[in-house]
Amino acid sequence: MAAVKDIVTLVLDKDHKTTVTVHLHGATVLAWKTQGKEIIFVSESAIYDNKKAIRGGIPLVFPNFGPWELEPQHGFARISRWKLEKKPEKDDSGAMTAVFTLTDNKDTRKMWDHKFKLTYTLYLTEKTFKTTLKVDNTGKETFTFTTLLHTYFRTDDVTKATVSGLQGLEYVDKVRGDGKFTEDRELVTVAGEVDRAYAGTPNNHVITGVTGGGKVLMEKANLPDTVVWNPWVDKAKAMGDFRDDEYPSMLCVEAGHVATPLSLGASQSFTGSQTLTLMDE
Ligand code: TA6
Repeated sequence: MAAVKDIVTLVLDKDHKTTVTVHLHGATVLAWKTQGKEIIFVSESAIYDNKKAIRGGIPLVFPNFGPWELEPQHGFARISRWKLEKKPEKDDSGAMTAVFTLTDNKDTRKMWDHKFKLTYTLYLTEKTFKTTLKVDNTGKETFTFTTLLHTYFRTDDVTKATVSGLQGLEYVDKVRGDGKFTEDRELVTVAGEVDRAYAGTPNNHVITGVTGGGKVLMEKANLPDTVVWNPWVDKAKAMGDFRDDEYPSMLCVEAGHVATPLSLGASQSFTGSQTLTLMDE
């Protein structure tokens, strides 16, 4: 279990029906409960040693999506200790907000010799949860990066889940040797291992079959690509921090800028966000 000292909780209402829980390791969102329903998946076998990436929630991928010759896969943001920059508090509209930051340090510069500041803003209302990542290049040289919000949605039965908005789009399929294919289905479903990075996706996806909640609307801003992942049987067995029987209970739908690297000049910034809404049934 995560230690209390590592956890920040946003509570919108006195009954705790709408809350968000964040671990300072990676500023990893561990839970988003809305109207009493938990939407996010975290593995029962997740490791909270403040070293390994937490298996589930919304890991932050920066500065590299995927395998990285500089190590580790998906970059260092999700395995770094973030700072709680602004404690959870209600704004004038009644939304609950909190801000986390990560700046370059000797460990990050050893892997990736650039100066940066990441600002991660959480915005919670009764039915919506918005996460915004701002990347500031605080150095003097241009750097390139890819970034992604690696959201694990909780499902009752992943084979009954669907993802809209991908029809006609090209994707790289990791399950088929990184080959390029075109999606021909209006609704993407899962009946085996799925590991696809779709490029140039629409800002909106509807994910159905989410536990308890039913349907979630994902609205992306400045994150033009979408990765869909379920490990299925064999990959589930291969992950020590994921139970063999958990693959039916999750589906990753990940908003990112991963198809082509972003280039950020000195003193320039990038901002990308996703807003999740539990849709009325
Ligand atoms: O987002 C899909 C993916 O890149 C998969 O290939 C799989 O590796 C997944 O991320 C989890 O990666 P992790 O490094 O957290 O085990």
